[in-house]
Amino acid sequence: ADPDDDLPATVAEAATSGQIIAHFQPQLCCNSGRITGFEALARWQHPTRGLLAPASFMPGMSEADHSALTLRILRQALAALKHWDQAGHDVPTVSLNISNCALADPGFAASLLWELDRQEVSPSRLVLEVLESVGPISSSSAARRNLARLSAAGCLLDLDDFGTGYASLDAIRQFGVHRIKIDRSFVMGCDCDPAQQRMILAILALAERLGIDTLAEGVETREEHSFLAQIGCDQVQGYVIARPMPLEETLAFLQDQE
Ligand code: G
Ligand code: G
Ligand code: MN
Ligand code: NA
Repeated sequence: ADPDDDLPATVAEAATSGQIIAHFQPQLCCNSGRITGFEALARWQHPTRGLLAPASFMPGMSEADHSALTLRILRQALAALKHWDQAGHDVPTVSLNISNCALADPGFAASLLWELDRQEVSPSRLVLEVLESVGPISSSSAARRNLARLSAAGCLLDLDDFGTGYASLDAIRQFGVHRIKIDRSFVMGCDCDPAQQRMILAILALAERLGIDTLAEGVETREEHSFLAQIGCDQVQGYVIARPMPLEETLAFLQDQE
């Protein structure tokens, strides 16, 4: 028999059998030096191939897979919040990546809100990271309704990979974006490259005008971190703070921070 016969055929099956797990990467406030939240990042703990990153299993996913995966990650993210609360850590938010595919599912907002309600977690502790290309996707009425409903319920909206898309201003105008995540490609080398600095300064000025928080992602060096803090970027996320880690490791990390 094929040794692969017993393996899950789809990501949805893997999710159901508990093989899709969330890792968590911290986000740090530059002013206070405190952790403001964690981003949940999906990993497939594959029985034979080891720990797989999304790039190796997300591309072929069906719409049903997207919904199953998001719900699975949401449940783990809410469990993580409770875990941190119970340990006495003040971690205000947890962030989920929301694919355009999931957003196009008409029942998406309802199932998220139902889960929050069931677990008695305030929607204001959940950040939804949508890609900047949410502009074009919002021409789908289902996506627009989902975003409007989640936002009205109090969920926070982050624009992920900011600067790499082209519909950001439209999305900001339509959906009340809470924070922009400045894409890693702008952050790389920003402590010494004047071209990078001009871009970041322009993005910060735009965000300030619009009253939106800023987070720089992919911050890898102390020099980048202190430059970003100095020019007024609100928050940072990246290897210089910590790599994405399993839930068990977040407690020791939080303890070290305090
Ligand atoms: O470490 P990293 O390999 O985790 O993530 C790679 C990409 O996969 C990123 O663009 C990230 O936004 C995306 N990603 C990670 N987790 C999820 C998830 O749960 N849902 C969706 N839709 N995308 C995710
Ligand atoms: O698209 P999104 O921003 O959700 O993807 C986040 C991705 O960036 C994840 O794959 C995560 O593991 C990765 N990541 C997080 N911090 C860093 C970093 O400091 N450097 C690099 N190269 N990647 C990072
Ligand atoms: Mn993200
Ligand atoms: Na991003």
